[in-house]
Amino acid sequence: MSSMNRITDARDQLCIDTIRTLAMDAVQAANSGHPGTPMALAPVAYWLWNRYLRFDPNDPIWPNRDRFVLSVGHASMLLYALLHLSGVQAVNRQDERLGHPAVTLDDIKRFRQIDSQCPGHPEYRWTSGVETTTGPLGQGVATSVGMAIAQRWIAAYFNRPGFELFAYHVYALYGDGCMMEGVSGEAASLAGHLKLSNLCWIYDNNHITIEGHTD
Ligand SMILES: Cc1ncc(C[n+]2csc(CCOP(=O)(O)OP(=O)(O)O)c2C)c(N)n1
Repeated sequence: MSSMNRITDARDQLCIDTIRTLAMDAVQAANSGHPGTPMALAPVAYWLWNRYLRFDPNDPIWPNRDRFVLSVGHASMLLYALLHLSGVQAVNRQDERLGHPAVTLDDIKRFRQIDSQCPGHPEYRWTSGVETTTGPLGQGVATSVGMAIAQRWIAAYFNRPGFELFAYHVYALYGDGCMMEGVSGEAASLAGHLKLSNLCWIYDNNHITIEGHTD
């Protein structure tokens, strides 16, 4: 994780700042939504997606892809900016390729509008590349535990020596609000009990929520 704290070159910084400006412009245009969290988490998400997450933007339903869960669903612009900038392609609900990006700049301009590809909170099977619906705090981290259990199960069932078909990891980004929900504590307990080393939770310990300081 130490390399996540290092900004190594100007292009990395430009990418991070572009995520931030997309988020602030979209929220400003919609006149609603959360700009601060995507701006704060842009470096973490950039490094995670750029250096650690194994996925193919051209094949968003590759079965062995790493799964990313934005448990802070109110920071949805972070995810839409990542999908846009990494060029993730769209598929429909039958998983057929549509031949266009999942999130275009025009989609981002329609953030939080009726029928937009970029609704206020990420919706599974509405925007390609969104792995699970989030928004109710705590739900994403709990779902991520289920996803990690599922990986363990299909790996045990399908993998053979020399043919490791399923070896993916599940990453979840969560905050104070997620931790305030009981479901996250129960999910964490289960993850520990099952020793789910394929699961990585990244905690945005920023000491602040909508109501003020976490103290
Ligand atoms: C279960 C639930 N209760 C309330 C909300 C409304 N809500 C959205 S964001 C937020 C605060 C989240 O705080 P934190 O996780 O610290 O995120 P940050 O303030 O850092 O963006 C709340 C209460 C929600 N999304 N889900």
